Amino acid sequence: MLSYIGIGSNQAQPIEQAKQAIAALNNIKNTTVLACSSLYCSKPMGPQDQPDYVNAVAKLKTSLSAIELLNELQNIEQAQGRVRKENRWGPRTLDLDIILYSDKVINNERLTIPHYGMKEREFVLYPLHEISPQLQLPDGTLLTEILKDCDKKGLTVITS
Ligand code: A4P
Ligand code: MG
Repeated sequence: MLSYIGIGSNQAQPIEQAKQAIAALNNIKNTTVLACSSLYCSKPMGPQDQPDYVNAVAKLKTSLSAIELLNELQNIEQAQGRVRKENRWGPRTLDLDIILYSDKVINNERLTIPHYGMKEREFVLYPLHEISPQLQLPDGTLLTEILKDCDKKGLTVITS
């Protein structure tokens, strides 16, 4: 299966957090990172009294099920010091979201795939486009079509 993972961090050296996460993704059993976008700097969605985020998207090849993959992602989040707090959309050392899992649509108590916010989030759509410009969503929508209506909101590529 091909799967796309959204990576986000805005605490404890976010650039290093993101790089470490990409290495950890490649170490998941039965999984290989096929491509990874640039790292991007994005303005916080949600509460504004928090640092800017570093975001990226990785493309994986995996034979794990979606739930097995989620378990692995949560292990990586924990290993990198993620503390789950009450405040929604608050700062975090590392957030790993399954954006797409093959062309599957999944809705259960642990997973919503495609990720519920992907169509509105510039920090998901632009990195996704960088690595898979031809991408089509399970509902047939072309990524390029969604991007036409997606403001960059100050999103920039981190070059260092
Ligand atoms: N879950 C359901 N579907 C998925 C999926 N497709 N991938 C469930 C991953 N997890 C999924 O996640 C809560 C539960 O969602 C999990 O237990 C899983 O079963 P969480 O990581 O504990 O909570 P969260 O990430 O804090 O919640 P939420 O609402 O998903 O946050 P978001 O939507 O990820 O937003 N601003 C910028 N610029 N960049 C960011 O990356 N991120 C957030 C967090 C806020 N603002 C941001 C960014
Ligand atoms: Mg999350």
